[in-house]
Amino acid sequence: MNRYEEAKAIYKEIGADTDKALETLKNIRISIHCWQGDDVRGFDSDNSLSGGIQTTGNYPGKARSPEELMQDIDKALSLIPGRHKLNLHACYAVFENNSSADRDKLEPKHFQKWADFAKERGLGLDFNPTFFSHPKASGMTLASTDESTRKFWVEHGKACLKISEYFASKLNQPCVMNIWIPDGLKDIPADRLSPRLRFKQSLDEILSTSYDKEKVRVCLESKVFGIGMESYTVGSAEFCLNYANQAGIIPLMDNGHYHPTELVSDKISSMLTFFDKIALHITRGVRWDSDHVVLFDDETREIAKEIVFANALDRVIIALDYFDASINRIAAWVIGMRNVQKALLSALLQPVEKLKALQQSGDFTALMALTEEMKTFPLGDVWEHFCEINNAPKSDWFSEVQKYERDVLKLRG
Ligand code: RNT
Ligand code: ZN
Repeated sequence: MNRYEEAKAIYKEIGADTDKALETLKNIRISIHCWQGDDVRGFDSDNSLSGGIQTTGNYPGKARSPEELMQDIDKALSLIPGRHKLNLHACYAVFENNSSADRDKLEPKHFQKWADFAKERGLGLDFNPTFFSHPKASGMTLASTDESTRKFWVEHGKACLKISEYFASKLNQPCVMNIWIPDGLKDIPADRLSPRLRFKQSLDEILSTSYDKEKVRVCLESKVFGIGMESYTVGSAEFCLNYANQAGIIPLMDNGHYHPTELVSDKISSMLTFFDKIALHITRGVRWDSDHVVLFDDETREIAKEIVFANALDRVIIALDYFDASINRIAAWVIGMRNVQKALLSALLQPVEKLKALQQSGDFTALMALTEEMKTFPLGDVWEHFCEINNAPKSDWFSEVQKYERDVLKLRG
């Protein structure tokens, strides 16, 4: 018997079906964030990264052009099993022949290269307006007191809806468009309400444009604080949750965006009680919203478990969001994606009904005993089999990255 067959028999004993789990996993599309490849720089300007987020590190080989980023994404995807979606930001617009357009004037044509790229590879596309790294984002954006600045960003949001619709039409699948603004204040505000009312008005204005709701799934992402905006964040959890509920859009939870003792895994079930769909940015905050690479750690596994146990794989939109510039960026993508997949697999290999019944009957001893025993079950053998049948390398993928670093990344200036 090979290792997969042995593992299958072991899982069968506790009532888990490995073949079924692998089939389910194969169909889970995760949205891979383009911005890990170039430290959230984008191509639309030379402005440095702003918005209270930060990449640290100076590992050689970051992508400097759309071509290089596409090449790197291809490399990463070749090391990740399954078929996924690519998550773009508006600052990744591709301008040709010395043309350019400010954020309020972006059009689908500026993203045609990306749409072609995705289409050729059978990838879906998701999108994000970029409300940072721009001269008009030095103060607030959608919550700005300056009416022309606020309008500029409203126009940006509207332009992004059009681009998202274009992606969905071109690729024949919905495009998730996520709105996140950095607006906030360093010190204690005199007026917390007015910026929030302006943010609401701006969102209303953006969403008042007609767009096809079947094609574009609009999300709103909340945050607790950003660097330089430690005392007040306009788009707080309560603001975004209430807005999403009222406007009929999708709330997005980034697990780096809460107080360190709050867990997104615990929030998922509450959100699913009231929303048809919710979205996640899976990241790893270390002490703060530091956007470290996602590991196969307890919280990632618990998030996956909550989604799977709630039978909500078609209701929870999964995207990654981190940016580590201190290690090989291709490896950063691959590690995070594969870890989320492993976490999902580990959830799919648990006897959900049996575990729920133990809780229901109050047998918490048996629940703990089984849960702990399962932690050392041969998940790795099932995972390697999954990689094999989906034409991705097994645990030896890293040598491919080393080769790519030698042959491609090291040659970049
Ligand atoms: C920032 C948010 C946001 C960004 C990306 C680049 O704190 O998490 O999602 O990371 O839009
Ligand atoms: Zn995020």
